[in-house]
Amino acid sequence: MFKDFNLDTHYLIMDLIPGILKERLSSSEIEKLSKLQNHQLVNFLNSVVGLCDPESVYIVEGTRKDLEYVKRKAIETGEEIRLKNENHTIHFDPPLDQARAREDTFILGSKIPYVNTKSREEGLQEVISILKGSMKGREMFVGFYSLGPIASKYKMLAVQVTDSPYVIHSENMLYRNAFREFTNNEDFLKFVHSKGSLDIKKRRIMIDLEGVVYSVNTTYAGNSVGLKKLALRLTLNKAVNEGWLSEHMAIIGLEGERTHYITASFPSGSGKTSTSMLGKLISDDLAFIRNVNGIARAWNPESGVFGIIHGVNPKDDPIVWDVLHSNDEVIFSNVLLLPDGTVYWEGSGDHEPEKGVNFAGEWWKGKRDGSGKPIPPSHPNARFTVRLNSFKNLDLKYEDPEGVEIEGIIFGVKDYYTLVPIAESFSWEHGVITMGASMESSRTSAVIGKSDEMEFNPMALLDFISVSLGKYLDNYLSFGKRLSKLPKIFSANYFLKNENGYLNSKEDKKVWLRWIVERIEGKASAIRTPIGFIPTYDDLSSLFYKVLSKTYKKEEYEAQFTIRLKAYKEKFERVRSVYAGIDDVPDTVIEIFNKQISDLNEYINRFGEKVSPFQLS
Ligand code: OXD
Ligand code: MN
Repeated sequence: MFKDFNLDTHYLIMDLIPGILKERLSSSEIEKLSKLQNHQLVNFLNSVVGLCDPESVYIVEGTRKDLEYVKRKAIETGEEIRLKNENHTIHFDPPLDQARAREDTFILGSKIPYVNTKSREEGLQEVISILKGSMKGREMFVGFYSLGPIASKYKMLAVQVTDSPYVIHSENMLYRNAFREFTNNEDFLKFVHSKGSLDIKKRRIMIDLEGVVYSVNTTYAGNSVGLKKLALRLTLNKAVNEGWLSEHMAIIGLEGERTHYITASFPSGSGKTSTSMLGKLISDDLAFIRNVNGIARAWNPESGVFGIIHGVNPKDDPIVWDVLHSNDEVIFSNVLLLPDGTVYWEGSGDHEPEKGVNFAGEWWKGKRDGSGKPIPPSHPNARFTVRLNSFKNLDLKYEDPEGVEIEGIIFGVKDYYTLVPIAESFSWEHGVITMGASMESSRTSAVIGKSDEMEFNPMALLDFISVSLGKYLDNYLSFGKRLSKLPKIFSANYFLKNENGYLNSKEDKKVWLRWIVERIEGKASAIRTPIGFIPTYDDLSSLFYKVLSKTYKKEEYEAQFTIRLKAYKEKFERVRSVYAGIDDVPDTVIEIFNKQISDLNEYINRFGEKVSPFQLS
């Protein structure tokens, strides 16, 4: 379990400035905090106040008055601007702070391959010195949340401290308020955020796996909203130590003879949100999966969506579109603010406006940056923040304390070159290693840097892995061994191309999901290929007709499901060499790669670089 607030310096701060918390609290806030009688909490807050030196502290108990207060402060401080629809606001992050800052984010502790680490002492000293006095003259907000349904015995409590009303407003929308749960002195995760001076050179996100995360000089939610991707590093570590899974996955209910729940792991920006809109929505981004009496069951730690808005349009994303045009609360971030108080984003299908205000200031059509590059009206990683209960496809089981039974897992990538649109693994081990641990995907705009380069991204967790990949995979494999009913594992790729461009339309994913249901129900057959099972032409042609009223041509099927043997083999060789270079990777992992590659070699000898599904059926 997470230890008490563990900063060695903490005690120092406490000694130097005891009782400072009390000085900064008004009598109404003292009254709120007193309801909890939580020593760990008071000690923690006292040390943060001592360090960051805010002028006052506001306790978000979660009453309507509190929520309104936070929203008002977000507007008064200019962190949000009210839109024409008065339940909607827009927030801008600084131009160089539009995505997750991989290079400035560190796991504190010893070196781990593929993870950005820093020694604990050095990391803490660095971030503490930046945080010192960072909230001077500002109000500090304290929010209390639960990761997972409050009624679940598996929930995890967390506290967010921040000087940004936008950050606490986002948390209030994205997480379940759990103020009252703090009366029982349970452990809780701790997130300390200050926007500081927004000096990008001093942007730091330090993750102490003992349960505290510090984030400073950033406002982009992926760096600042603690319970989202910062908590994921902590819960992943905890999950690996305790034998469960904390994953970057959507949870979706698919209709068949009954509702079948699946989880879906995709790197940001490669189809996860759109996939989760095609079924009953439990989660669009994160999943906790546990073994309950031999069954894999999943929960959404969140209660809201921080989604990519680029490309959201009424035809392809009708549900999200409706949410964004409803009277429910929405925070838009880094889209274009129009003179009439509405917003515009690229790919919405609306006419590109002439002018407005965006993350880089005044914007007009044709505006270029210092290096002559056109500035888009909205950032490719522009976002919307909304509550889950705004979605008409929300499945009320998302609040079920027992979670939902998981019968399938999708590992999806954005891969133009290699992977077939949908395939099923031969076994848990085969799926975990050749589909999950082998994920390579085109880099997303959710991370600062060049997008569209292919990168190794196992389980879409590259940025969130906080333990060694060997230990992580070992846990995954043994998790499966302990289940009495194994979910089926699928690989998905919505982005396969040939020389003429994309091979699938956006709506084809509905057919793949339908095939998954039919596989779970034992209704669809499949063709055995060296990389797993693929659908038959006959099944797909009937599903394309049933689901999309479309005639599915043999040529389309053949182009989509021809196994690119050589490309697959090269991919597995690349990934095997990554794992072979990591000390604690279980032997089975390398054995599975060896077998996979030798099977592919055998097919290459028989068929050449590619094999048509018709040659295999
Ligand atoms: C997200 C991300 O915001 O993964 O969900 O970047
Ligand atoms: Mn995500």
